[in-house]
Amino acid sequence: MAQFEEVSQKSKLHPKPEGLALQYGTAGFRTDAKHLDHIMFRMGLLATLRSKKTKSTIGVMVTASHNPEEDNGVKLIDPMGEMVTAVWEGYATQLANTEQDSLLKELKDIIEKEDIDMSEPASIYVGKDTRPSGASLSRAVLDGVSSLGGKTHDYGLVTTPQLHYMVCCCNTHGCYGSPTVEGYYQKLSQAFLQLTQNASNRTDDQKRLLVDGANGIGALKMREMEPFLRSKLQVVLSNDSSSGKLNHMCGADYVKVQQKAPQGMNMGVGECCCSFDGDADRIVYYYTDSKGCFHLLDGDKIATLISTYLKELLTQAGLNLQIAVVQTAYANGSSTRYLEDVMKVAVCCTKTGVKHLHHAAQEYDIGVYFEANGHGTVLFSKAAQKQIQELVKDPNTNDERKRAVKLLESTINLINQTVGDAISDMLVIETVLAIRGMSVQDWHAIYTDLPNRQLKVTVSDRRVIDTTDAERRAVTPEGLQDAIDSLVKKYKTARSFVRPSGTEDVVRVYAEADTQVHMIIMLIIYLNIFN
Ligand code: NG1
Ligand code: ZN
Repeated sequence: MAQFEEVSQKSKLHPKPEGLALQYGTAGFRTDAKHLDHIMFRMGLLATLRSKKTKSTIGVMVTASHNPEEDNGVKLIDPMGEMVTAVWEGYATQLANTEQDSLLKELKDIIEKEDIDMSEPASIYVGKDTRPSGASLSRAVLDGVSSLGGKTHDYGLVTTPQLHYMVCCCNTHGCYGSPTVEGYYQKLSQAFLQLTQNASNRTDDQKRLLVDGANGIGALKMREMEPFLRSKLQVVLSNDSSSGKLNHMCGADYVKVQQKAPQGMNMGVGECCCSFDGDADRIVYYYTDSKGCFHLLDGDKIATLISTYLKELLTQAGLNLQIAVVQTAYANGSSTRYLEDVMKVAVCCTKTGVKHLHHAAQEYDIGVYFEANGHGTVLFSKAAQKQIQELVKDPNTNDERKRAVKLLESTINLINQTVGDAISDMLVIETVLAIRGMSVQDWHAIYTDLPNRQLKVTVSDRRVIDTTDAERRAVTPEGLQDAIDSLVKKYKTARSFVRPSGTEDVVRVYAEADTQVHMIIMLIIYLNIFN
């Protein structure tokens, strides 16, 4: 067939280095950009098949998020803006690793297994972050799509959550918003302006926010969005230059893991600051106090702030909707205790990786999910959204209930429900702080984090570690969990676990305990176990 002829020809321009094997992991493919050209071409092919199969637009995002600038990666986005299914992740790995001469066979196998009608049209949205390798790698994706006759819309430089938003807008025929960058700014800023009208006495200090853009796409897009916010938020950007090195000593991952401020940010005492990661799907907040101590407000604190706000509005609106918070093993024990014991909110723990949290959150009327690293969002079920919309329109709703339900309605519009989104999350946080009249210090004081750290350990084969119970217990190698149990028993409220990373060739070790000293002793003992 002619279409396969073109694949065959064009694939020669994107040859696979013999023997190279990569896996579609938690966040798609991610490695040194030098090894990715053939992967991009093949993901263009696979996205085209997925589009034909689902009869919908599919997204392809070229990014390696918080990884170093030299890396790159690619992720496919399914019709509603969510991650592709596990079966298609499997196809992605197979297609990526098949040697050059069996590429067509592999492609035809997928077509047959999925019973794909190749006469269906295909539509692919493509985006990329600011990495230098992004331009040529996204061209390879476009090449893959066109060689199978698919249509592309290249959005160029966009944040990962913006591309998820575009895909969802397109497949819901505009119900979610207009599939343009401007449409995104308009939707979010209108909701933000509406919401902050309810906090008319905000001082200029409360409107000021220092943003570390990780020298990435988030900084660029924040600058574009600023005029839409009509001075209701005064963003002071740092690490916003394309000449600065992406994610280097800055960005959300650096701040979270190092538990210190990014370089290049001029923080005054007590000033409210936040950091985006390299593709602007994660955010963490922080400030330093008058003694120079650094205080981090991570994904757990964000989930607590947002779920408390939503729960309060539900009560005021008289709506009986079930709200739950979804976390991973990395959630600080204090946050889980606070949510369950004080807030009486259901908490559920899943494996690491947003797709797991996203799926779990879909089980509730309102599912607030955040990884401790600041990646997360809120999902509202269709039924919950309908109840909220009906109550807004109901003429018998009294003023207090009406105010609450209108706030809920605008909050839904401010949230990017397709995936974690640093810009949207930032606006939600600023809204909640404004409406509740809270400072970043008040927010921080809601509960006190247990001292905690995570370390990376390099081992010869990280797959020897297998885990269960949402990665909180090690099944293999034998004896490892017993060693952890006896370590944890020694200290009050201690918790610890070990798991193989899904994105790097390392094992991650996490420990938290009642004191900094106990937590550090635990980590030192760990390092001895691994050495
Ligand atoms: P791995 O490498 O599997 O720990 C990391 C993050 C995840 C998630 C993915 C995808 C931690 C501890 N892990 O996964 O939460 O964000 O990257 O980007 O932060
Ligand atoms: Zn990211």
